[in-house]
Amino acid sequence: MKTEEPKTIYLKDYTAPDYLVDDVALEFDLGESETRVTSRLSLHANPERGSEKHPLLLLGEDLSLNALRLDGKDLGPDAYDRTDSSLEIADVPERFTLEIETLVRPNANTKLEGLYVSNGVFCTQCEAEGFRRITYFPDRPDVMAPYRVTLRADKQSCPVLLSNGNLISSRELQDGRHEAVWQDPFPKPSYLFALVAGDLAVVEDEFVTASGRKADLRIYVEHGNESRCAYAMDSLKRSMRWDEERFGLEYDLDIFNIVAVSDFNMGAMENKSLNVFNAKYILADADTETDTDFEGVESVVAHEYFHNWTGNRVTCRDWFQLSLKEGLTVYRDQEFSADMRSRPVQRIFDVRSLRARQFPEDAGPLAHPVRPDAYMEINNFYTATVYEKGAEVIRMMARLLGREGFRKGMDLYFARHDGEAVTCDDFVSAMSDANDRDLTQFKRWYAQAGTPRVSAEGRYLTEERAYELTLSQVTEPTPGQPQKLPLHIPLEVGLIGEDGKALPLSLEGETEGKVAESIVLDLTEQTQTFRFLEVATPPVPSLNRGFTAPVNISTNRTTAEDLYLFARDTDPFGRWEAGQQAASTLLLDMVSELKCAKAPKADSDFLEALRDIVADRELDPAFAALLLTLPSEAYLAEQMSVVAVDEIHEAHGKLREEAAKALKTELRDLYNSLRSNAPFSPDAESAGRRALKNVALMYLSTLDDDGARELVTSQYRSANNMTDRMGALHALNDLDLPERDDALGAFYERYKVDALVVDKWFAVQALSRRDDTLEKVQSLMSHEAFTLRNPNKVRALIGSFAAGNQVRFHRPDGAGYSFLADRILELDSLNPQIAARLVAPLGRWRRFDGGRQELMKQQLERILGTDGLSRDVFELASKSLD
Ligand code: B3K
Ligand code: ZN
Repeated sequence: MKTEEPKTIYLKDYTAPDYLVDDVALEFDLGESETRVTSRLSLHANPERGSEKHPLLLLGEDLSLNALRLDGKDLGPDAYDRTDSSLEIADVPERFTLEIETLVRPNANTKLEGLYVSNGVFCTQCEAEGFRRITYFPDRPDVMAPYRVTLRADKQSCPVLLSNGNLISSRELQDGRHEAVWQDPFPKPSYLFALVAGDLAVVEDEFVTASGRKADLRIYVEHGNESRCAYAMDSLKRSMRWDEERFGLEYDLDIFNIVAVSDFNMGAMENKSLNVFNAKYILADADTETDTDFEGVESVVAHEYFHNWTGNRVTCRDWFQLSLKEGLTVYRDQEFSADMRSRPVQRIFDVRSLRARQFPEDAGPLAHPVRPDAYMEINNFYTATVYEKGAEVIRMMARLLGREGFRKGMDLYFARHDGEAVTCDDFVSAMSDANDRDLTQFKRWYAQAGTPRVSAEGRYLTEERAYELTLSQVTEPTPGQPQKLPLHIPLEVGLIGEDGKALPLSLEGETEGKVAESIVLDLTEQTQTFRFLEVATPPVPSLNRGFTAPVNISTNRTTAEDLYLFARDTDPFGRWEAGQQAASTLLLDMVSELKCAKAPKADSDFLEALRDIVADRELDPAFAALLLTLPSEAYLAEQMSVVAVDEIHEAHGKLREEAAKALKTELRDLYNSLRSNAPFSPDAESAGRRALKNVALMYLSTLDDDGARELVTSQYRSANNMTDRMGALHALNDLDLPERDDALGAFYERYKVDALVVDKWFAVQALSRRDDTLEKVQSLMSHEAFTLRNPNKVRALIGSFAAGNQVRFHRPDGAGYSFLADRILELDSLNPQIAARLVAPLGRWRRFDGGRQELMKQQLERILGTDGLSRDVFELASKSLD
């Protein structure tokens, strides 16, 4: 029997809340199997909703109701209507108090939303709609109130009791219990409420803000992990300073607490002054975490901290506005990382991730605007589009208004809206008013889904000594949006001359004297032609420099011109992009040859271009590592209308191998020049050297010779840090050698007590291109260290396989698809949010050949036909089939 279709919620139906909450007092008597929650609310009718009387609607899920009192009087069951998701009281006065006593069962909570227990630690996750799993409440972000929270628990098992704001009292109770009372002076929406209770170790530090306020900083972790918190603490202090310097934003309380837990649905959560983190984004140590993990810690700690202003002090009116806080905060954390590390390298990372995660989403059945206008389950909208494309939209505005103009807009935004719950329109209005700039057309980026394609046709006019660039834009229809309007696309452009230098640009129609090497063209119409004057010889255009707009570009540039830019574009992003373009063209040509059963050959010009990069010791190693990394198999798949899974895989392997053969000596020299016995340091420069060394190792490992094998195994054995150890393990991972099994066995033995490191061990095996990978993944499901209840484990094993291993997930017999569907169904009854995250790989069926399409659709239909499906999985599976 099919599940009954959940309701769709529309932005156009938004109405202000009927009742506002003046004050919240919560008491928790914590017990793992049963926790009693007493809530005392002061409410009043919202004058904005007129004088007409409205019923009071509270939301609540999975709650037992013990008592309900209105102005001190018990309400019997006939005084309210209760369903499994709400409680409605028809008759309430203008102003009143409500006392609600509920029981919740933390240790039965496998959804990890609301109050739950992770490794013996009580913790909460309320965004987006988890607070209603703790008590009945008008659980929507535009209802803001100050909270006072009393926690009571067994002192021995829960010596630490934390909530938002300041600790105002604590005392011992009878029967070995104790109590702590916390008060948060800042009114906040319920999604920012948090509590933590457990036996945790703490690492402490402090920060003095620009205006001299001292804040105590504390990171709570499981005992034994204290020594792995230093980098997170340092990142926190750097973020606090950075936000003061860049945006004039200071921390506003005396305490800032972070708690790391093992079981968490996402990366972290910005609850006011009590951030709760997935331990993966706190713990960082040379022996157990890679450079990528260190980067992740730095950026997630910063992201959550930055939310204190962009998200908490100014929050969202409703969940359609999610990108108001998420897009803006991602932009802020990207800028922070760019300032801490290399700006061009950071930009390339961010673009690579946008293309890997957001572009496919925008091109598929789940495409939605940065500000969606409808949803069934809001948890499904914490997407790459809302976060990463949202950040690109903010970045474009920052580019249009300039650094100072953007800062003026931010200042006005806080001046107008501090303490309020607002919309994306309010944000854009602040930007527009502060700069006296009309952003009406620009705002279409919030409403229109799909990645625009910009075609650029360049033409050199010998007689006029001019260069003409014609730009046209088109956005393909997306679900629910058959027709698209032209967007305002800011496109940075440069022209590289014969001598390899960027030409000074003089754009026809621009005021004289505006001569620069790079210029931002505003493409606002469907087609526009720009003419550059005084161009002595035909140039090569470098387009969308720095990736100023999140668009796809097609040009009439030749591969020779791409390689010309790959060697010398003065814009580092443009240089990397040209190399990716040249490599993609070559790989796709090889794919076509394979499809006609021809033996493909790697183009020698491309290999020579790689040789120059390998030999160039002047390049920043992190940048060189990116220049030498081929576009992924998934990226190539995105470029084809029907994905040739096996041919892409074969071409990719072949090009890597041919490059390794042709450049063997240079790669070895490069590798040797980057070996180091220096003690580990996580800084960007040292990480860049390790990254480049491991890219060289990756190429060399494709050579079928003893020397290469010895190199990889000896790096594995002698590594003094996890980056090099994982570099070696990945280099061995696709090979059919006893050395691979030995290394995997030794790795597990060494790290089996450390859950986060074991996740790496699961992931690496799920990512192996060996043809027995699915069988291996299946057998790892019953490994002693695996459990479906821990989201990190699910992401490591199942997520890596389905989203990161194109050739094995899409094996032609469809076994990868049915494996995934089985796991989705199994997980759906435990943790629907995590189950739903796994649906997207099946939803891409339209892009594959007929055989695979059928097999993928069958699995989606099987999922949809299952009784009792969650709203989360139902929404994504049904939209995927539409
Ligand atoms: N705001 C949280 C995400 C909550 C996800 C709820 N399903 C983390 C973040 O973006 O910082
Ligand atoms: Zn966020």
